Amino acid sequence: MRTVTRLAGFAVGLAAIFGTTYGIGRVVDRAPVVEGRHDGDAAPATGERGGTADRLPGGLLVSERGYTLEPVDAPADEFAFRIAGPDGRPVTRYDVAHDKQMHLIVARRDLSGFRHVHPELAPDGTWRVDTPLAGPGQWRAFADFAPTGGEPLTLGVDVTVPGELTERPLPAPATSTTVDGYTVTLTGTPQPGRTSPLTLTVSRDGQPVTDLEPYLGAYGHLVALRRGDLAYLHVHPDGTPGDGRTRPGPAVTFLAEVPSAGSYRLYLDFQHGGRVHTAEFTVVTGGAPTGAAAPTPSGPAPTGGADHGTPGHGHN
Ligand SMILES: [Cu+2]
Repeated sequence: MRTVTRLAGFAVGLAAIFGTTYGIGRVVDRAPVVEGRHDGDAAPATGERGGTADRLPGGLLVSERGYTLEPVDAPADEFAFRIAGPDGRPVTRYDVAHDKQMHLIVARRDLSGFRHVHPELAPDGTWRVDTPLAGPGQWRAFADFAPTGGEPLTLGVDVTVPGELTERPLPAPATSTTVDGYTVTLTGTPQPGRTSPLTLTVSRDGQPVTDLEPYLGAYGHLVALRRGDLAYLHVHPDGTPGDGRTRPGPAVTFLAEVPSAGSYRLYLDFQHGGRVHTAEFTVVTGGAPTGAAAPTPSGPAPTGGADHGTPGHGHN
């Protein structure tokens, strides 16, 4: 269940773990790998029952396949929610994926303020966590989980934190960023409709970091959110700690596929020195890489680095 990756098994592996395969863009070229058969032969014959919802990226729906994400009133310093099941009652049993029964990811609608936290489950099915909503804004909260006996799922809900809203412009695309004294560089650009490698390389004080610590069963966790609708992609590394081939840095490679051309914000969680750090990147995917057939002929021109196609965003 935890060995994602390898090109061939990638989409299926993600379906097995997070059920976000629809988000990874298997839109046109084959039957969607959905309703996650966990053994790698997600049969097209059984994959169509959800209709168009099967083809949506994760996190766009508050209710899917009978499960609904319901925020619960909570003190200002806490965030609480339930997952209502097909019978309308709160779900109380979950499978563990990446060491946790529930992964809660939040980001503002302007893609600022990303946090990835792990709430605690009360016996009545209420999940609670010290609020990750760091200040006013329109937030999107994603619950990434697998109900026991059900399929992995990512549901999303909007949450407003009142106060003075300051829209933050999306940072310009860049291939290097710093966080907590670490420099992280990004190699590769995700391509719509196909799997391509993304490598993130961590250094500190000019020295490669070669002793990354496993965090939730991996040397890195990568979430990508699409600008405009916050479609959610959770991508896992190509290789896991202890598999005999994956080294603890400085490079962590992911196999990623995005559902469309556009701007994405990438959030890399990695652990070093006993702490989790989050490096963020803006990437803009074009229609096609050089020398390849364009999967989206009507899409924007390839690369160029600028946040093209978005009126009013050429200033940085
Ligand atoms: Cu998590």
